Amino acid sequence: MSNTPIEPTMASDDDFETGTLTKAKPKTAKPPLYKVLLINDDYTPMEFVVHILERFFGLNSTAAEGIMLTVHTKGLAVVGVYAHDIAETKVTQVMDYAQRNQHPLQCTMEKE
Ligand code: TYC
Repeated sequence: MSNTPIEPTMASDDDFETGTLTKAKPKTAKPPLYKVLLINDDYTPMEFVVHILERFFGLNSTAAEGIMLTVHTKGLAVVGVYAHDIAETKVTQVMDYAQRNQHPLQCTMEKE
């Protein structure tokens, strides 16, 4: 028949011309993730930082106190890892809340 291929049809994972084996690439790329970081300072009260971690990051009091102390002793800590928009919202929420309460607390994000 006219539909009969003369050469074998190329399979998705196999280049018959060159003999090269390549993986079929999935079309759904996973979005990049962003670390949200809390920065230490000398003025923001420890209880306020613990409250922030509970309120905006859903941490229980034990976890919140642990992360607050890590920031206090090491200078900074990763509080969570999120998609870009979520990370941006967390940073804005923390910065706004700190400013409204007149504390110099700094929160930033960086690509993982
Ligand atoms: N260093 C602050 C203090 O001694 C506490 C603190 C912890 C401040 C974490 C900021 O991100 C921070 N009161």
